[in-house]
Amino acid sequence: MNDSLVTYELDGAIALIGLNRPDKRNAISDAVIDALRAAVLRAHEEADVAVLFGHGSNFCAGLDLAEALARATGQVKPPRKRRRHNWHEVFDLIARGPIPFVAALHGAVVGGGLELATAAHLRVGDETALFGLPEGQRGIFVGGGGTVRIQRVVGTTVMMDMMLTGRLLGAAEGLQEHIVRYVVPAGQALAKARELAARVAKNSVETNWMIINVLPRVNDLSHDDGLFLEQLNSARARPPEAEQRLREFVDGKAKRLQENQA
Ligand code: 1HE
Repeated sequence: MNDSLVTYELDGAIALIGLNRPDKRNAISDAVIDALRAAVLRAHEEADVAVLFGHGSNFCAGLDLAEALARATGQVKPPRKRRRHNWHEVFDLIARGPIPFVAALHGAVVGGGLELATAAHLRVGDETALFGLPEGQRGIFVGGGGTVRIQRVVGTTVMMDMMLTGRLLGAAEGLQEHIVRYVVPAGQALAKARELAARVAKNSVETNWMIINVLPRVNDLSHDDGLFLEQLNSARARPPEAEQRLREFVDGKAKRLQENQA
């Protein structure tokens, strides 16, 4: 899949998924979404963790505005039947699928590009990263889950500011507003994301599944229901993998936590 709109490579347990339309700043067209869906589904089958990145000098310039214009002017026909919003479906496959995603962000991470980034579970940015929601300038609105996901990540105050003013946030502000958890020198986001993914891949796949599927749902629940869902999942974390990992610790064979400090 390496000459296509989205590249896919398997490195051990880690799938590397790259937006590959650098001449258009990795803008998301319908064809890109379809290619991304295929890559994500393949990663679900083959990998324990996935890394999402952009080829070229940007992560993603968001919605393909030329295609959006063609659609708005009737040059591209809408589908005969309504279906679940394509972007929501594919971004949900990332956010609520079976494996964690780490996003490596650089250059423009704007509009739908930021919505895609926030579907990932861990985000690394390099010093060139610029985060923005310029929908107001384009006369459109977020449509890739941003009202839900970006608002939860940065909070209402920051998202309102980003959408109303269209101001771009640099890497340091992105860190401050929890868009990224790590900032690295220019050109090193992908390497750092791969390092983090390798670390995540050492966890039990079952615990990783619970982390990415239970945490966001508990966030949507009341205190009591959250504790209940936690209890149900906590009770699930049993053999065979848990038993083996617990035994390794009890037998003194498990890696010591201090080695994870860096
Ligand atoms: C594009 C797109 C695009 C670039 N759709 N073609 N997104 C935006 O409003 C961002 C629009 N893009 C930009 O502001 C800039 O392109 C960048 C800051 C990302 C990069 O700047 P630069 O100077 O490196 O590139 P460029 O010269 O502006 O663009 C290079 C080419 O990419 C050019 O095409 P060319 O054929 O003239 O070479 C651009 O037209 C093309 N290009 N961005 C289509 N987005 C479901 S709701 C989600 C709503 C949104 O995502 S809103 C945000 C939309």
